[in-house]
Amino acid sequence: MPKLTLYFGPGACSLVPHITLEEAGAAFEAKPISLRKGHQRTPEYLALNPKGKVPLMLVDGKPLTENIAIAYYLAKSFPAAKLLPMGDLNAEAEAMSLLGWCGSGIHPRFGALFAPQKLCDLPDSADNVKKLAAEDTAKNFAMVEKMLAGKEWILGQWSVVDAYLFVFWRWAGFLKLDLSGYPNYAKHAARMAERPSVKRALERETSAQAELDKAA
Ligand SMILES: N[C@@H](CCC(=O)N[C@@H](CS)C(=O)NCC(=O)O)C(=O)O
Repeated sequence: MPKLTLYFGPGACSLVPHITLEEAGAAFEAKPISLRKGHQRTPEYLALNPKGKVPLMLVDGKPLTENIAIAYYLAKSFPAAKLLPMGDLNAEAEAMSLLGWCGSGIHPRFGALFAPQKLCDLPDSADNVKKLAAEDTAKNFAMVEKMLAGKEWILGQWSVVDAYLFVFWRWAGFLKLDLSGYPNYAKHAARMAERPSVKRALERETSAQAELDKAA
C-alpha cells in the first residue's frame, strides 16, 4: 500500500477524506495546516498544491487534490470498506452525481457565505452575496432533506457522500443557519457523529486546531 499523507485544515472540507481514511481503516499521516493563518499560501504548500486549498493527499509523495478524486482513490484502494458503490453502474453513477453536486453545487455556496468578498468585492456587497448564497444553500438543504426521507444514509448504505453532507451540516451550525426545517438531515448528522471514524477524525481535528492556535 502506498504511503498516504493527508493535509487538512481543521473544520474545512478536508474532513471528508479525513473521515474516509478513518472509515477505511487506512494507515496515514495527518498533517494539519491553519487556513486562518494562511498556511495554504506558503511557498512550501503551493509547491505541493498550487491551488492553495485543502484537502491535499500525497500518495507516495505524489499530490492528489479535489475531494471527489481523493474519495474515488480511497474507494478503489480499500474496496472492503465499501466507501462508494462499486460494480453496479447505476449505483456508481448516482454516487458520482451526488459527489459532483456536493463539490460543485453545494460547496461553492458555502464558500460564499464564509468569504463573500471572493465572489464580489464591490463596496457594501457582502451582505447581498451572503443573502443569495444562504437562499441557495437553503434550497440545496431542502433537496438533501427530501433525499434522506426514510433513509439512514443517502445511498442506502454508508458512503463518502454522507461524509460530505456531514461537513455541510457542521458548517451550517458554525454559521448558525436556521436548521429547523431539516429533521431528516439533523438525524443523519446525529448518526454520523456516532460513527467511530467520525469521532476519531473530529478528535484529531480538535487537538490539531488547538496546537495550530498555540503555534506562532
Ligand atoms: N474543489 C475543491 C475545493 C477545496 C476548497 O475549497 N477548500 C477550502 C476549504 S473547504 C480551502 O482550502 N480554502 C482555503 C482558501 O481558499 O484559501 C475540493 O473539492 O477539494
